[in-house]
Amino acid sequence: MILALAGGVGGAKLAFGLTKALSPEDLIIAVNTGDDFDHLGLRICPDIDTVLYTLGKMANTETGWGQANETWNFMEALKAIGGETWFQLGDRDLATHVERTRRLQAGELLSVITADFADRFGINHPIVPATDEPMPTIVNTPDGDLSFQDYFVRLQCAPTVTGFEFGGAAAAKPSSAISKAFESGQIEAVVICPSNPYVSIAPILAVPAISDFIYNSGTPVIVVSPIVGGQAIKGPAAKMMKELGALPSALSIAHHYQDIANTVVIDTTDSDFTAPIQELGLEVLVTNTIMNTAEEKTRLADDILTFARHRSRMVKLQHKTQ
Ligand code: FO1
Repeated sequence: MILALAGGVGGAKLAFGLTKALSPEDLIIAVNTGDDFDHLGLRICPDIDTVLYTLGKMANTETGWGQANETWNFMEALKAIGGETWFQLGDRDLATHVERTRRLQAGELLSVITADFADRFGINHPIVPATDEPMPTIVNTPDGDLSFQDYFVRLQCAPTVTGFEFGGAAAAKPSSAISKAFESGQIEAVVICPSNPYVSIAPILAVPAISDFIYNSGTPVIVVSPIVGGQAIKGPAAKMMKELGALPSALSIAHHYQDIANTVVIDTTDSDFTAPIQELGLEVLVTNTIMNTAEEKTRLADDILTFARHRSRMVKLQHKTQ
């Protein structure tokens, strides 16, 4: 079984590829919930919805969030009566938020609702929130703390970041599907998808039992760099890295994860970083990590799994010869 840690668009793309390469019993996709917030009385779960919509082939690929073929009557009507419209909610997307909020208020777990939505969208692979309890990402800036969506959408990622906090992380429990996967002993590798290390992956790793598994289970961890050619494919990762004193590069990503990763997957444009990353004691897989087509998503997933299986065979051989 592969445990994939995923955030927004990049994470959803590789998750899609992994669903083509693995059967539902051999994959579990743990999704970041740090972006989640309450807005207009609705519980919004952006990264869960990006993964659901991407795997359900109904994602809006221009915006990177919400649904395709969207209409905006709700937003127009809300604006006309002076409602908040800085956070755009499409008419189709609105159904997800209204129904999720109703079911949460009826006492259902986010995991249960997510699994039911996935089923209704024709998705067979398990998509699970990292944790069922709210664990909001707080963005620290020189002018004070911001909630994630205030920073990301209302302020368009303009403020300088000085750090991040994940509310309630210390007491957070992984969703039960993740705990069961840990107990099963069946996880053969963890794939950290090409998502923002600070606001998509770090919130997942902030759940104590998840970081405990990552640090102590001995399970190989493969990180796919979200930085290609010094840039993030999408989003503020490169800007955040600079503000936190790191050069935005695949090498900096390797540094960021060097305590937990065995392998870093970098794009062919970054192949010059192979030796410096190997000098950190990490293995490097160089391949095409840009995923625009379904074929590219599937190819990257296949490359990663082939590498992981070859690596685990080598490790087993080494154990045998010792
Ligand atoms: N991102 C924006 O930049 N502007 C928006 O108006 C916006 C609306 C929105 C609605 C639903 C949803 O699930 C996501 C939405 N996002 C929007 C993206 C959101 O800010 C996420 O946190 C990002 O996906 C970052 O991962």
